Amino acid sequence: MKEDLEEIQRQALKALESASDLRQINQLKTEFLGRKGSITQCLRKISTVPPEERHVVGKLANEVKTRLEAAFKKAVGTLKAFDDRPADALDVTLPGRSAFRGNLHPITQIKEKIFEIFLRLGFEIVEGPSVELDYYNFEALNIPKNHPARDMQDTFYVSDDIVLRTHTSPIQIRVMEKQSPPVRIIAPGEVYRVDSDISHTPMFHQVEGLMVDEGVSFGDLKGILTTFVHQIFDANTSLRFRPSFFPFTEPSAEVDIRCVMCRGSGCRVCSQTGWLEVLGAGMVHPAVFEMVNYDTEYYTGFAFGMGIERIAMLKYGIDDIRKFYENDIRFLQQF
Ligand code: 2U9
Repeated sequence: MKEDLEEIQRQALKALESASDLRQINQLKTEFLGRKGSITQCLRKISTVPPEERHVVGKLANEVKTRLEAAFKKAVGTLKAFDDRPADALDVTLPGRSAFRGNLHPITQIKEKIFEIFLRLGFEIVEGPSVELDYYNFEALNIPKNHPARDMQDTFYVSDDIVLRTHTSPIQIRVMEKQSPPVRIIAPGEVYRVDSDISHTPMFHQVEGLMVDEGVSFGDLKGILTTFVHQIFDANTSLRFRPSFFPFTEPSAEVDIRCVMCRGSGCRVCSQTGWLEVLGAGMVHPAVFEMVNYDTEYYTGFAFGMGIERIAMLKYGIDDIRKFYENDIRFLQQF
């Protein structure tokens, strides 16, 4: 019987340890200390104990009962104290809230992908000022005084001869002024044009590239840009080089990829042509090389330019460039 009482005490204390609310505690109290509970049942059998041991067993039974009553009282007290805690108390038992995790802006992500591709192809990254002299933005790039791009309707003027750069090409001019060939650089940065609609914002981002050396050919241009397009879009993307015109390159081309939406059958996105323009490129115009004193007898080069927003729009199927700059977290979190 002594052993029975000790076992009851052990079980009751163990059960109480895992009880987490008042209802469970009361239920256990009834189970162990109630009128039909284990202790009472045990005491009922005291007549079966030899008379000389009865007082010892009786004493133990009372001790167990007192100990359990105290344990139940304490458990109820702890629970009440927890329920009565001030509303602003710190509940260290709550699971932690996961922290808000930000991500890089989609334009930054695409820019970094473009960097990775050209760094692997041996290009270096060079940056430059976004407020530029007219000379570096236009003059040195063979853009004549009467060219429409120079119009105040298209370019933000800071003063008569200072503009917000309309492309990152001035960076390449500055590099060539300081360094002789070979040159193999990409020039990223924000650029500014007076333009605003579904596919234009007054500020956008460009990555331009320039490779100059002896014997650089249009074949090199095609090879590098084909590799780039296959890496930024998909290795199976078809592309074509379509003749175009830029004052700073001759010959010039625009690079189109097979429409990512309709795969060439013609749709609204590609204006039923089956093709999407992704880049402009060409062989650097000799007049540009003359401005930086590169000997056109020895050196040739190619250059290219792309709008990062445009690449991002094509890659992610975004139809309005302004979404990149509205800072709507629901849009930005998707990338
Ligand atoms: C130097 C010489 C030549 C850079 C080039 C393009 C063609 C081009 C556009 C793409 C979309 C601008 O962002 S966009 O609107 N760019 O089509 N850019 S060749 O040619 C250079 C650059 C620097 C010294």
